[in-house]
Amino acid sequence: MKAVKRYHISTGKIAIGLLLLILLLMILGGCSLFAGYDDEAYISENENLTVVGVSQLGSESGWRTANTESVQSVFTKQNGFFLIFNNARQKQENQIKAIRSFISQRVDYIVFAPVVESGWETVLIEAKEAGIPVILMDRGVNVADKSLYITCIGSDFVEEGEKAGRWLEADLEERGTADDEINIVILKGNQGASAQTGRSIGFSTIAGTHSNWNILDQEYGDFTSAKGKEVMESFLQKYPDIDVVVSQNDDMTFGALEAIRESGRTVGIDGDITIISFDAVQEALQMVAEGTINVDIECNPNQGEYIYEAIQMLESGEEPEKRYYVEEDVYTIDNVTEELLSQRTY
Ligand code: GZL
Repeated sequence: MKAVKRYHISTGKIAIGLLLLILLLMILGGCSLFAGYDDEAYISENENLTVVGVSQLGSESGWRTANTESVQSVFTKQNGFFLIFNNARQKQENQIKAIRSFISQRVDYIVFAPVVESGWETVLIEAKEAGIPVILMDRGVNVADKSLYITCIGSDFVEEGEKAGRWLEADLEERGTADDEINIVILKGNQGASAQTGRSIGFSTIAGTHSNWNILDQEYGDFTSAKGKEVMESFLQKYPDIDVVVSQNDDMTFGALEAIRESGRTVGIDGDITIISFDAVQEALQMVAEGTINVDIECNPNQGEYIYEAIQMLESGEEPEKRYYVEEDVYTIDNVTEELLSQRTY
């Protein structure tokens, strides 16, 4: 058999060949080797576009997904924008890193949904010193100097909590149990989030006016269904006589419902545990229609349009308001069907 001539190619040449092949594939694939923070090349190609750096806090819930989609659907090249989007995966340090990267890339605007209320002064001062306007999306920040951000667009979380309390007052009246001892447990969102603190303040303000409402326990469920289930399981083991669950978002509610079902207890309009939830995402509204969730306090994630309007105002030299509240409602079996038939986007 003819000796097969062995070509000896050094490993170095193989490595260079592979690297060139990868580079070629990436260029053909249209993706930048430096995608992510170092989008300099892309920005320079699109210098006529308004560059917006968005730091989203995570992707922990169905609500958050809808919130992200509302931003990505408006900040498009067709609308004259170049969007740099970063998912911080629930970590404040990732948001601070992303904001610093936006500053170093000299974006035109910074938009971020702060995972917690505190710890933002330093990086917001850096953004201000760089002359980059900052817009808060969804949640708020605790800063003494309000000039560190242009506007905050989101919900009134205290009012959402009060709506939950007022609904429970009316429901107990309707059931003729307004004077009974009512045992309540609360699943809270991630500690320090303005959505968590606001809803807690709002509900406890109403609860505090009823000496017969006993808040047996409240724990952080971090706005996720897994943690919501875990916390609910512990509540069910500790408290045999829970009457009401207040769950500060639908994802935690989904987990809590699983735990309650596994415990053999019943929920909803005809059940022995009343379920009060927040967000009003589509899947939860279906459960309201089935009578499983008694009431869902809406929290509107469609904030992209509001942010777009604020930036357009700034582009034309106008000063937006310091605070914008998105429109939202309260859903029960009485009004949910009409809402489900509407052109709802989440
Ligand atoms: C509320 C938002 C909360 C939602 C949760 O505006 O910050 O965070 O209620 C989400 O679903 O995780």
